[in-house]
Amino acid sequence: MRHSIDVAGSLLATLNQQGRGIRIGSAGRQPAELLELYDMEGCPFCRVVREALTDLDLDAMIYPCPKAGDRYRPLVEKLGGKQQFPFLMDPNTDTALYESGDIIDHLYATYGSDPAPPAWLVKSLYTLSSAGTSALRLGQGTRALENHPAEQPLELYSFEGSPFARIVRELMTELEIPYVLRQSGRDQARDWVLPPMRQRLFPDYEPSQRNRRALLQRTGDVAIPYLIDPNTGTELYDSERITDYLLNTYAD
Ligand SMILES: N[C@@H](CCC(=O)N[C@@H](CS)C(=O)NCC(=O)O)C(=O)O
Repeated sequence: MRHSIDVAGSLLATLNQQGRGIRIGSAGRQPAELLELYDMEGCPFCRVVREALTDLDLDAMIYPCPKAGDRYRPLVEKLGGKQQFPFLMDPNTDTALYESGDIIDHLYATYGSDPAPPAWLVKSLYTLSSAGTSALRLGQGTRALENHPAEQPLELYSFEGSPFARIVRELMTELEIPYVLRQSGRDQARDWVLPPMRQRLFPDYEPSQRNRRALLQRTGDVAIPYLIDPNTGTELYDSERITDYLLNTYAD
């Protein structure tokens, strides 16, 4: 029951983002090395950057930096000079950037097939609605919970606008769990059909997006989110099962 209410609230957050962070629209080239994003799931400025990652079909290593967390925050200060989020490190171009607008410009200029959305739009509509979404989420995904570290980063198949994946990412932020974000945005009509219905209606479903294809090959199914934890050899579908697992494994 509690989980269903959380999913309903998260769906409201997705609607508030007016469709951003769901589709892959401007994918260009893929970086050779993983981008590194230091962020908080609940931060409005971080959200607009993650929406750009989905639009560009870019994976990233996510280092969660919740308030009162001490795992990666000091590192950001060491690398960039201050604790401000988002903070992007791009090892492919030797770039380190604060400021969501600058990060978005860099990502589109380096990896996009389209120009970045205009700065005025990012600063006005995108950031304002993102602030509204953070308010709707009532601070989830911003403050650290007592936790113990994951030795190796986890992997999460996710796209920014997924209401189910958001709930998982919020908890991963709160537990300061580093993870490789396997970008799994939608790029064809059949991606929009809910998995149980899709299996019945389109048993021959063949995703074209690279991570969705990998997921189908690995598990015989495609649903978002999907979590891989190399520390325990666990792999799971279903946001409720994943959040239960994360709490049992990493919360103190
Ligand atoms: N203009 C910056 C604003 C970034 C910002 O204010 N981020 C907040 C989090 S939402 C922050 O870093 N607060 C300091 C902290 O959390 O320690 C941007 O667009 O990236």
